Amino acid sequence: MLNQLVETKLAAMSSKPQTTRNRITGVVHLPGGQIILLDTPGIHPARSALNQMMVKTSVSTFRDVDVIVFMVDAQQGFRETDSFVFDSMEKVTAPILLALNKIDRASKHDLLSVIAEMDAKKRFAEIIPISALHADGLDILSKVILNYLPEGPPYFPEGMITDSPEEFLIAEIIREKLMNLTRMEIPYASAVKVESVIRRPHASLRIDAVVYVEKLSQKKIVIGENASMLKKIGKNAREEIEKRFGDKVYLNLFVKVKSHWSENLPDLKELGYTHDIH
Ligand SMILES: Nc1nc2c(ncn2[C@@H]2O[C@H](COP(=O)(O)OP(=O)(O)OP(=O)(O)O)[C@@H](O)[C@H]2O)c(=O)[nH]1
Ligand SMILES: [Mg+2]
Repeated sequence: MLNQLVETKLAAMSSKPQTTRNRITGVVHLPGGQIILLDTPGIHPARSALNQMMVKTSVSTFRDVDVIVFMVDAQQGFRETDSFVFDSMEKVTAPILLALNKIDRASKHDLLSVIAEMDAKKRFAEIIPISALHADGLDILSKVILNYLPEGPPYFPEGMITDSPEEFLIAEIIREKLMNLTRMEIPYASAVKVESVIRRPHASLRIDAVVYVEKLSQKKIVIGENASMLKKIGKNAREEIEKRFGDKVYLNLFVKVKSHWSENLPDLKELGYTHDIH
């Protein structure tokens, strides 16, 4: 939804839960105003220090916003995982809009029954069916969001869609490719850090990045036989970075073991996972 509204892939996407780990800002410039979207990690029962940090990031964002968009899959309906998020908003005073997503996959019956179920909760200021994938209903959603925003001067200059540094955006592209190409615990044991981005003559970029995993066995999987997996991740990432930044990209990817990085606060901080946003 964020990516469609800002017309740029800012947030990594995958079919695996807990893809988003940081709060990502996306600015939507509309004739009637500016929407500053704060995309947050999913709120879930968190065990590791990383996951606890993610949930803290999300919950602390409740205090910073004028309106919340709560999203439920229209086909799957309101599940236990949604109920966990819903309960976390108990004390929230900001108006909550309900976006029923993936209507491209939901039948009329699915949609009507989820609307009835959610309406009965008497918690949502509006219910808006959308398909983020097909950008269906997003014009309505953005109009509704604008209605809930206070008047004021624009926070971001025209044309600026995020405040995330280039290194972060590139690391997220690499992490998305890795998450989509690997299975089991690998996506969750991996973090990506961009060490340097050097602009060279003839519009080319040289990027050095490291994939951190927690064990040697995971490093072997991420590299793959004859480095086939690492090459695939690198190729997919490079193509998207080139599309996004419009330059020829030389991407040097390394894989390193950092034991227990997802449990270790200094490691989390070094990898860009902190919840001290302010
Ligand atoms: N069919 C369909 N798929 C969608 C739609 N919107 C998102 N998806 C898919 O749903 C999956 C999850 O999307 P994400 O953007 O990673 O979801 P998220 O809510 O940000 O999840 P986390 O970051 O993991 O908390 C991806 O495979 C998307 O392609 C939609 O409108 N229709
Ligand atoms: Mg996400």
